[in-house]
Amino acid sequence: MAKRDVATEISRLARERILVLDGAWGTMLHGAGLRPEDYRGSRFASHHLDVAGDPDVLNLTRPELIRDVHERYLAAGADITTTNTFTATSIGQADYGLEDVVHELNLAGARIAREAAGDHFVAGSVGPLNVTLSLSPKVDDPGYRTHTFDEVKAAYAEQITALVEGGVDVILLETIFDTLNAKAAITAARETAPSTPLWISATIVDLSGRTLSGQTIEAVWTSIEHAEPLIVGVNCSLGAKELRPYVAELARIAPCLVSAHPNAGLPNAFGGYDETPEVTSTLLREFASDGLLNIAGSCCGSTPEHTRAIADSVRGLSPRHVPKRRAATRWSGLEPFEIGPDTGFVVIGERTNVTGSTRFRTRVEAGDFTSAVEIALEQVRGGANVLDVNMDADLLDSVEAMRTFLNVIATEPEVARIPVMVDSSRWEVIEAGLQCLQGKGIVNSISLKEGEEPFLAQARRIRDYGAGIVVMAFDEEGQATDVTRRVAICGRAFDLLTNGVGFPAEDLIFDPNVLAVATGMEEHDAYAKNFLEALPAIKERCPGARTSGGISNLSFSFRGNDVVREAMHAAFLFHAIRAGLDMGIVNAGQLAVYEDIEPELLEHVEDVIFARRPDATERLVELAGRVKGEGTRRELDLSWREAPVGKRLEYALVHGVVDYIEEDTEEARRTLPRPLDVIEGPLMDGMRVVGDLFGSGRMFLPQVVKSARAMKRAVAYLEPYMEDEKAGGSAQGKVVLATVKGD
Ligand code: THG
Repeated sequence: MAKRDVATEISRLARERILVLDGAWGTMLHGAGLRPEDYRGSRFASHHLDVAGDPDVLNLTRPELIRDVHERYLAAGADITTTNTFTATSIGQADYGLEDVVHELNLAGARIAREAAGDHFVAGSVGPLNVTLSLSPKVDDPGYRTHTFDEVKAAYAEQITALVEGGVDVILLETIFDTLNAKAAITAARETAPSTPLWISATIVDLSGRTLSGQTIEAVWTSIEHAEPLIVGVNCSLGAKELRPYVAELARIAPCLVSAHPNAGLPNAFGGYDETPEVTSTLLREFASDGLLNIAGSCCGSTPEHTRAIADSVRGLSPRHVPKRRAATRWSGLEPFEIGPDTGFVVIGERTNVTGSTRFRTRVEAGDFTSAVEIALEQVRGGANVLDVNMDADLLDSVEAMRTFLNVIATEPEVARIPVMVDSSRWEVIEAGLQCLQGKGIVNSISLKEGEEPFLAQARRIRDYGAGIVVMAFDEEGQATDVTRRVAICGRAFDLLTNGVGFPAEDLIFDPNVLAVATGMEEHDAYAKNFLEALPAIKERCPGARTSGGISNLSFSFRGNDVVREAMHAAFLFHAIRAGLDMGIVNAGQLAVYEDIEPELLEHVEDVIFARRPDATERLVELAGRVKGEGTRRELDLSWREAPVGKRLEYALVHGVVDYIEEDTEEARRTLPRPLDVIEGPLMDGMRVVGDLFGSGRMFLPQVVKSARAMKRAVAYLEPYMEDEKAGGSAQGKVVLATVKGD
């Protein structure tokens, strides 16, 4: 039989009627009353570890049971059945010592499903893993990760290869709680199974409306859009009712099919699920009636009865109309960022650059990433929409520094909110950076310097990671300085990237080189003017693409004179924005206002920018000598330091600020009879506020992790005092903490 074009078939069918996906595996397998020896079978009878509770091993030891589950779901009305392979990766199977049979587990799982499915569709289930690339499991080491991107990608590649070999129709990346894990799976799928369609389904874990790693659903979509999935959806989560806003959001924005397969409610105190088939199916029917769904199914806690009820409830309802893709420049951090008609100029913070900031370099070189992050925070609070990160310094391990810094800021919610621009002239550093971004970032930069081949190869890799690109106006002959070459190189790159690699124009940013002026070299005089003239021509030649520049380069010859530098930046930006500059790498928070530039200074600066007179440089240099002084410096808002100590501790816990935590804890300790009172009093009060904010969805997990870090610091500070007290002989208790296997 010729291989079916499943993507086309599903697309067509799902536009005619709502397709039904099967339900949970866990419920069915737990319900089968299996004993440990059933899991082992004869194959693993003497395996060195306990395998009881590993659902995936049953593909090898109890295939007839797995087939029976598929058949029951299909008989109940499922159009699509999922393979029993949710945890079948080397990482997921490590708990059972079954890493070596992962290929077999998936192959068997896919084949059983394929046989049972007949003409129905088989989705190869790829779960989220029990590790996360975006979060540190060590509260006090935010740069730490248990696994690398490449390890996770390799684990997924092994699973996906076997699923495809076993004949699945579509790869279902489901229950995504960390988009970086999902991106590793996407790159694996793009490399190992480029022609198998993808179905990507995220999960929202709490009332904050975010994934576990802190992204909103729109940010998730922005981060994975490049995978061009056949289907995108939401599953698991909190139950159908709570899932609705996220399904609605995807239904609004995604130019592909949309699915929902919720849990049968939230787990109850006994680990069971309370939503009856009637409840789940009624809710899904509402989604469907409102035009939100192309595919409906169920997740944890559901049974074939749920599937039957869902199939009955959506029968005859029209599926969601799939909208066209909306072309726009959009990136994401934890939150989406889109350049719309009202966005205005986009500010890219420049200070997290080891060559662009001595302060930043000193901190990075000392390995003090916690205080290096403060510089990122200053950029964000100064209004940066995007953060440029550059670790290119001679005596630095740039790959390691990029990785550590990006990992650390990923756990700093106020910074992680915005997209990151990975700035390096070395490909290894760029790739290391891309492997740390769960959002859709931007590569800064590539160019035609070494010719078309490496340019295209890098561009293809960047597309796999789903990032945007800055292209410098640089080719085999060198850096473009006149208008014609600036425009021609950008145009050539545009054609190669859109037609050759398939980049959407909106993902491309052209940087026609902001170069230093007033250097004393006559041939530099027209550099600023040429940049300004090139802008509209580039926008015309490259429709949809964006323009950017490193603004502070312009004023290098006035280093040390911030008044003149800021005036030059403000004046240049004023004209550049009018000429069509969309964004710029600038010192966020230190942008002067054009109207505020002292008129004489402005005139001299504009003489330089537009090369209006041969003595422009000389005159500006002369004036600069007279206006030397400090530029505006905006300090971080520290007004919270004036509150009473309890409020200060609360602030520190809610915002995860550790700078003053020991000082404040000490102050509280002095006012209370016992050190434990500090924990039970002000610290617990603060954590209660955190709990309330989290419970009501106003904080999300990465923020809470920071709060926990601050709390841990405070408690650590108090510990010696409590030890002292104990030595004096007061009572001790024992805490017993229990959890469930596989938690
Ligand atoms: N285009 C693109 N990327 C870029 C640039 C560009 N990345 C790097 C650079 N140029 C933009 N970033 C900066 C950052 C800082 C400064 C200039 C450009 C700067 N720093 C002070 C100096 O050198 O005098 C440092 C002062 C300090 O140590 O605090 O000016 O053009 N795509």
